[in-house]
Amino acid sequence: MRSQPFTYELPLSGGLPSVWDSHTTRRLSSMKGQYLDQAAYETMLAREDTLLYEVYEIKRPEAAGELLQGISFIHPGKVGDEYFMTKGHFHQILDTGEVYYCLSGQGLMVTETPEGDTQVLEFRPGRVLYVLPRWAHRSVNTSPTEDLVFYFVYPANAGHDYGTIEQKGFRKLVVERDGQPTVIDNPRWKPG
Ligand code: PAN
Ligand code: ZN
Repeated sequence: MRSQPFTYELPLSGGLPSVWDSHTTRRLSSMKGQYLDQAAYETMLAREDTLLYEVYEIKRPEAAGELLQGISFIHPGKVGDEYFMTKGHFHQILDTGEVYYCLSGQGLMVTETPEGDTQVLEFRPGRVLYVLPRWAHRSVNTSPTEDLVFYFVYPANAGHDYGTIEQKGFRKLVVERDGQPTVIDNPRWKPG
């Protein structure tokens, strides 16, 4: 791991960063129960375990004061009417925020608090999205053809709580209606 201050390049066009230490891939099979149209999910999965998104991260000690950073590429596509999206999570240390900087593509970030406040933010190239501490976040690619690409930075000790979202889902979903990205209430959202 680097022990001196360092630099790296981040292409403004949304290409790969010049350095990274880990490359995480998430496929359809890791999203069981998350998409609204379960029949469409099963049919698609039976055909192929499609690659939904990829994350490149630079390793740092998971210690207070350090920052984790990287780039995510959310590929275009839909499961039924619902766009490809990240799993989404709360940070394990709930009181930690995150900065996202959109490099290319288009999409929406769905956010919510444990108390039930919700907010949907729009990704645009050149736009910063600031995730407040306590807000769960999921990134949704609404382009039919292009990757959604963003840089992110968050406290290295934050950790990820995926379980809460896996069990309850997000309160809001992003689906295509009449050819347009549309935010709807999640009919399967469970309070408990
Ligand atoms: C991001 C996300 C990344 C993938 O680095 O981890 O975009 O999303 P999931 O972690 O929900 O699969 C971030 O928010 N880190 O905290
Ligand atoms: Zn996060």
